[in-house]
Amino acid sequence: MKTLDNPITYVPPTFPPEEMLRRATEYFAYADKRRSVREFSDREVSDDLLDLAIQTASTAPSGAHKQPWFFAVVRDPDIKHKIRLAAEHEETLNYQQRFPQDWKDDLAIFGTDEVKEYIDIAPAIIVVFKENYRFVDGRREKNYYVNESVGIAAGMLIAALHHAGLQTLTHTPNPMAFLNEILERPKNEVPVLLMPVGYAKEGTQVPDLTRKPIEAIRKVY
Ligand code: IYR
Repeated sequence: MKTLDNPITYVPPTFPPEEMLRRATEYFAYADKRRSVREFSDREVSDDLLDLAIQTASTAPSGAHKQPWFFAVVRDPDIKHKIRLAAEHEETLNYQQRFPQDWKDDLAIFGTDEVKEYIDIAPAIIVVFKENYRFVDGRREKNYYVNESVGIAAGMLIAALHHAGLQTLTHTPNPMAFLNEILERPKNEVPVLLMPVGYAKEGTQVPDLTRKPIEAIRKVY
């Protein structure tokens, strides 16, 4: 590797081996408790919790460190309602016309339909945007590996919300250009996920899913 121009020395966190195994075991056990939920309570969530999760997401690696993401946090009930109506409009078309039958069959276990009450009910909606390119001093500049970078950041956001004890859902009422309009975001930003964030409604039900076992998802070479 070439010598860096202006480096700092990085001292990564280290742990004794037994502690590493304990941490990894506990982290997995907690991650495995996460579920996407579709019914939320209206219990409030502090701005601090949301900001910390977003800051955690923004620690994600990104192509050439361009950090090509933007997070819109929607609290205002009128704006949430506008988003709900627009999402329900797209989802009505999705369920009635756009989704082929096999897609609808695959969704049957989740009980989803075009009604998206949670957008009104959850105390916050985080809309994750990818920044396909950006303007620096009025000049168009490139971002790199935008889908990968924003996908990683979104995963970290989900993990951070879960870590804080919050629930969310990765909702994708495609096409989502209505979010640029309602949230007045420029066209270099493309919405990728609409995430209600808050607390699951007490007693909410989720499908009894299992996760693929390690043997099915990895091979050691
Ligand atoms: N966006 C729609 C449909 C939907 C699609 C998939 I793939 C899911 O895993 C869940 C839902 C909706 O939210 O209803």
